[in-house]
Amino acid sequence: INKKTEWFRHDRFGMFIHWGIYSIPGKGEWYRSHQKVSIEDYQPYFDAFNPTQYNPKEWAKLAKAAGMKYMVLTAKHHDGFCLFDSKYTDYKVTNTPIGRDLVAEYVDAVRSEGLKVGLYFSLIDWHHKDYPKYKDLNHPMRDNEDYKDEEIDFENYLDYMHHQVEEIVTNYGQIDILWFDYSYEEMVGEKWRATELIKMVRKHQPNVIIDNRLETSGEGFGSIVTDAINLYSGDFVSPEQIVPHEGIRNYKGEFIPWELCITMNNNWAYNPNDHLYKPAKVLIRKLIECVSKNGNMILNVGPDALGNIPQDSIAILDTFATWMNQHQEA
Ligand code: FUL
Repeated sequence: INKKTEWFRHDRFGMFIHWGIYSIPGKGEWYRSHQKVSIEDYQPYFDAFNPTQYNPKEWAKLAKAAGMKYMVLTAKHHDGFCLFDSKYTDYKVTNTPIGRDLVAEYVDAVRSEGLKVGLYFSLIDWHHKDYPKYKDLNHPMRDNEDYKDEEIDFENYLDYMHHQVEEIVTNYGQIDILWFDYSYEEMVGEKWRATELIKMVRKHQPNVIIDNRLETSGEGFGSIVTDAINLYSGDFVSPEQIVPHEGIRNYKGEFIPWELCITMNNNWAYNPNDHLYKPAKVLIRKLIECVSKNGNMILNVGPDALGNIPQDSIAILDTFATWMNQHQEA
């Protein structure tokens, strides 16, 4: 167990935020892929993005009151839209009606509440011309004959992706968590030029904690649990929605850091039709279960198109806050 993750293993509880232009249609962040929406048909959400009620300080206050110690925001999700001002693309927040770098505002707000700052960055990019489409498992344009003979320059995509990660780790001060997402099929490890990527990240941010998804998804462990552990194995395992039976151990039998990421209802991003919220009590027990098994929990919220965290989610966070207050160490 490395020293770098000490605060993370101590703090245990964080807030995940899935938010982007997909929050406008309100059918989750996989909307484009699930409904096979073309870039053109997705453009109106870009043109309309104007979250005038965005107040990351409020988000951070809610998180803090609920006992959360860190936050992770989707700087870029699979749709490729950037909530930050990247100089490598026009597909970014500063070109939408809101016209501001919302990642910069988030980072300041989280820090000012004394919480640790995390950013989620998708390895997958459904917007970039050089990201695989036709044969890709999840691409919105998969099996679309128009793309059958596409010739892509994947190295060009990787240069782009690496440049953007460099922006994220150089333009916003200290980043405490970098949450890459995710690897699948043959899109894994060195396919992302992972060693080069991590060397660059660690050069700028020696203390940043990184997940294991340059090698795997929420369903796997990656080499972090094996004797083939390497530079890009990551610092923690990131099981999705399901608590591991008895913590996670490596090949030596030692417990290693992990973090359950979990939704309050059945969506990461905003979906007003999804009312299947887990009772707050159930989520509190999940947190206890994670901690009892040497793990963390990052609980998700999906703010709406204007930037408001849904009332049902606020109610859950409030219940956490009450519970935390009742159980605080004297
Ligand atoms: C997954 C993503 O595909 C989901 O959209 C979500 O971000 C979850 C935390 O990770 O791999």
